[in-house]
Amino acid sequence: MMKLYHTELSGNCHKVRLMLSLLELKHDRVLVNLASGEHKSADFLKIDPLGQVPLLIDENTTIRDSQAILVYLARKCDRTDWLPLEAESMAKVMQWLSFAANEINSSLFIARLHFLFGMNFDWETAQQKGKQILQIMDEHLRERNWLECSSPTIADIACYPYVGLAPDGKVSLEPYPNVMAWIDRIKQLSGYERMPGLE
Ligand SMILES: N[C@@H](CCC(=O)N[C@@H](CS)C(=O)NCC(=O)O)C(=O)O
Repeated sequence: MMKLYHTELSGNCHKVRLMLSLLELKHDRVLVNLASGEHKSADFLKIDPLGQVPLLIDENTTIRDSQAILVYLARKCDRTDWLPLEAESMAKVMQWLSFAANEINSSLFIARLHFLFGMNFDWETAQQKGKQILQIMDEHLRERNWLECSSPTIADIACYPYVGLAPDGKVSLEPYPNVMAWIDRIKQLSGYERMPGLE
């Protein structure tokens, strides 16, 4: 049985929880206590030298990084609806996975760490960058229901948590109606799983 190492308030972990739930994949979950530094223990570092969650173990395969885990799950289930294999569509989905790992993680993610967890970051720059990327997404979603393709893909799942959780970092979603409508569409998906801040 697959095993997910995760922590409740992490949006990166939530990408994986959500995907597992949407795909109805049976798995075990192991809570990792970041506050007590469990992710930096010798035992955990042996499995993941970066000492981060989410981490997925499937038999003899260990995958870290939420984006990589989404790719793994979609391919493992041969779900080309969630991860198309045709050159252009696949590359466009990949663009959004990189967008989640880079643009979103260096902006909305950082602002949330500052305001929700009291970490000392340059929150003003993070918020400003967050607003720019929300504007880009809002324009992109003006005539689309999903980031790419005609149905949801792992691109949507990778970008969703930290965009939906933007208010935790004191960035309002009100100026971005197309992003708000997209968030609502994701919440309507069959098998949707909630997390605090994304009810
Ligand atoms: N690129 C990774 C980032 C994972 C990440 O930043 N995880 C955080 C929790 S949201 C973590 O484990 N932080 C503890 C640390 O980096 O020491 C992903 O997308 O999964």
